[in-house]
Amino acid sequence: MLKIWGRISSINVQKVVWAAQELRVPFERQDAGGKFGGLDTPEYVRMNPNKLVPVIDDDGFILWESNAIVRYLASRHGAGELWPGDLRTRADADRWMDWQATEFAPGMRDAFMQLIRTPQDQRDDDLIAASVARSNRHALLLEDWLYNRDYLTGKAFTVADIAVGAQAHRWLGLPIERPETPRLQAWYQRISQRESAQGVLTLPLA
Ligand SMILES: N[C@@H](CCC(=O)N[C@@H](CS)C(=O)NCC(=O)O)C(=O)O
Repeated sequence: MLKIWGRISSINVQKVVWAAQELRVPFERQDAGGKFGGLDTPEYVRMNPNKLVPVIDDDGFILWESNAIVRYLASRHGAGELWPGDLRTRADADRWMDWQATEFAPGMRDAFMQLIRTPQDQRDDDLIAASVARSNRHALLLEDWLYNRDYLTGKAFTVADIAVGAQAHRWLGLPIERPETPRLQAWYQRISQRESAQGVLTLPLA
């Protein structure tokens, strides 16, 4: 059975769990990282020398990097649908996954770490303000993109909606002032109502 290592409060673990649930692939998840620790053991470091979660073991195939895992699972179990068969739709989905990992997530990181994981009296307001401004800019970019699109690549739910959707869940859960984003909100409603999103997008930020 597919094994996933990682605490569910990690956005990167959430993406992998959501993908497995969407694909109806049975899996066993082992808590690791954060308060659970376990990332420094020789066994874990052999699987992921970065000492980070998530990692999967799929019948002996070990893989780390959440978006790579989501792509692997989708191409193995959901080729043509979750992992689009059409080359350009697939490139589009792939692009949004890269954007999530290299733009949307890093831009939001300080706001998330400060507002959710740092005691109020130790927060850095300038760091928060800069990160909130970046996150809101990214959210507005998404808002524009979602004009006339049900999902990020058009009519169908793909891996892109998982990666960007998990990040949008964070943005919408932060105690910040947000610009109006009706299309983003409608898309988020659509994806969060999927059965596969239960236990992932239903989690409070922690
Ligand atoms: N690029 C990696 C990032 C992995 C990562 O940063 N994981 C964090 C949790 S989101 C982690 O393992 N932090 C240490 C910990 O949880 O103890 C991925 O997408 O998988």
